Amino acid sequence: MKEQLENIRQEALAKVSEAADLKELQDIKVTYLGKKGSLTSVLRGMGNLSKEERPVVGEIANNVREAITKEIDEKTDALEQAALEEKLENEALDVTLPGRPVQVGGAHLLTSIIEEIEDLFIGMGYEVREGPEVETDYFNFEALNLPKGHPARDMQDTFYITNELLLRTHTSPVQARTMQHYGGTQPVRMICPGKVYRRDTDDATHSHQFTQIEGLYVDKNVRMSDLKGTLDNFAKSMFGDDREIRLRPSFFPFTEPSVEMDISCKVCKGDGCSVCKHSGWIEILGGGMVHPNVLEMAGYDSEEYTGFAFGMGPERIAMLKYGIDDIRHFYTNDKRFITQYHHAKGGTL
Ligand code: 2U9
Repeated sequence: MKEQLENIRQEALAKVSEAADLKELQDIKVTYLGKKGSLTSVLRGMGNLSKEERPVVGEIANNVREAITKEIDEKTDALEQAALEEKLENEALDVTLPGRPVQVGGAHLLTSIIEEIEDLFIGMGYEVREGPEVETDYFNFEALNLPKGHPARDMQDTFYITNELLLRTHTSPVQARTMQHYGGTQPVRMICPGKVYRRDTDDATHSHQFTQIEGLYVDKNVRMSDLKGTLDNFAKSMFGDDREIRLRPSFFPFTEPSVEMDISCKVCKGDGCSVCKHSGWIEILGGGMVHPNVLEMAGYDSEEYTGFAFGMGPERIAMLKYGIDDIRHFYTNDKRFITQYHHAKGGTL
């Protein structure tokens, strides 16, 4: 029996040292030390030994069990340590590497410029109002002193939906609607931003869909000088305090007198260059005193109330401010364009 125990010890220790993983070790434990293991079955034969031999063989057997158990435990620790080291090696993170940049979004340039202009007029006491893009012929034309058949209508290549319904060609209808809403008895100080549509062929400066911001100030004793002061403040806030403005006589059916406003060219300080087409001035917007017919149609007594109005294209403002050469960039969703201006604020040409 002693010989059997020694064979079991040597065989088991050899297998433990060859074991490649914890499963093999577990199988060895069951094979040799389990209830049906070879050491257990040898010990079952202890009953046949003499009284003197039994304690001796018993001690040997315990020593064999301890030796095998110790070896299995040590091998288990070694294998677990090796597995941990391999895991640490494979999953190690180099924390000194730079972080992966997080893709963040940002406001579209057109949104930024509209909000910049809105903030400016809100600061001057204006409210921001919006209105329907599908408009009636009445509010888009007639209420603005453009009766059916008026030649100025041809200037507004219009997308008609029906004889009476169309895609608005400017945001002026919102102003007419608001004056009617105020019922001819309250002052109006508003700007209305929004999309407008013209049946135009798209090119670098024309788009069939673009944006407009119009302003309207109706009260008692509103003067042309109020318009000039307001537009001067707008120009200096948007393009820098060193810019000068000039108002040139113009014509719009809904304003009389009408003006177009230029700002002095920042590049040549008014001497003339390619940016300002050698005039020294850059046209920015149009405006004028609200035509009495428009006031009357909206319910305001033109003997008691006067007002001024203006209109601008935020795309054009942004193109001048940031040196953009094609209005279509605002609508073609090219990431190279969009991401250039995610934090556009205050950059002045
Ligand atoms: C009401 C009365 C008067 C709005 C005005 C302009 C002059 C003007 C253009 C500038 C460039 C349109 O975006 S653009 O193409 N607009 O020049 N707009 S006066 O006058 C109004 C509007 C509403 C009730």
